[in-house]
Amino acid sequence: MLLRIDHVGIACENLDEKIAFYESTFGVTVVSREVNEEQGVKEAMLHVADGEGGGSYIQLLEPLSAGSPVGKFLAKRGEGIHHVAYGVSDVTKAMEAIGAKGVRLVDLHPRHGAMGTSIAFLHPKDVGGVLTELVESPPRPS
Ligand code: MC0
Repeated sequence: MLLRIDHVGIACENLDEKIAFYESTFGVTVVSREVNEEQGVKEAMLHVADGEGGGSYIQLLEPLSAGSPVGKFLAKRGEGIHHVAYGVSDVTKAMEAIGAKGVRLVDLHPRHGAMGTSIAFLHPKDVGGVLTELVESPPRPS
């Protein structure tokens, strides 16, 4: 069901500072920056590698407000890994299959994610404390 690790989401206080750190330390490059109002974040994707069905990225996340999911996470735990995201070929089918195993779906329907993806979150309390995201990438241009 899982094609690859699509991205690791990392919560940070200051997006520009964290981008500069990752670029200078690891030699990775920002390939996308977006504000996602629905998710309450401004975020950047830094390319690491290519894999089956899409790439693998580091996603840096700065909250838009203290009450957003990333804002609450930062207040409680500080900067660090916020979620792990797996690439899937069909996010709706993956949600159905995983939901049928009793794992709570945070999202009842796929939502808009970075770079045109369709995403859905699984509740961290049902995945061993790890907020888990499913990601379906848009078709690649041929
Ligand atoms: C919360 N908890 C986490 C967690 N966030 N555990 C592990 N990793 C996380 N990231 C734990 C809390 O510590 C708490 O446990 C319990 O879950 C309830 O959390 P809460 O903060 O009190 O509040 P809730 O219940 O309102 O929200 C938790 C929930 C929420 C996971 C449902 O954060 C959510 O909807 N997340 C999905 C959306 C999201 O994270 N969006 C931002 C990234 P204790 O034991 O202390 O009670 S958007 C994104 O990444 C997009 C742009 C993309 O990838 O393209």
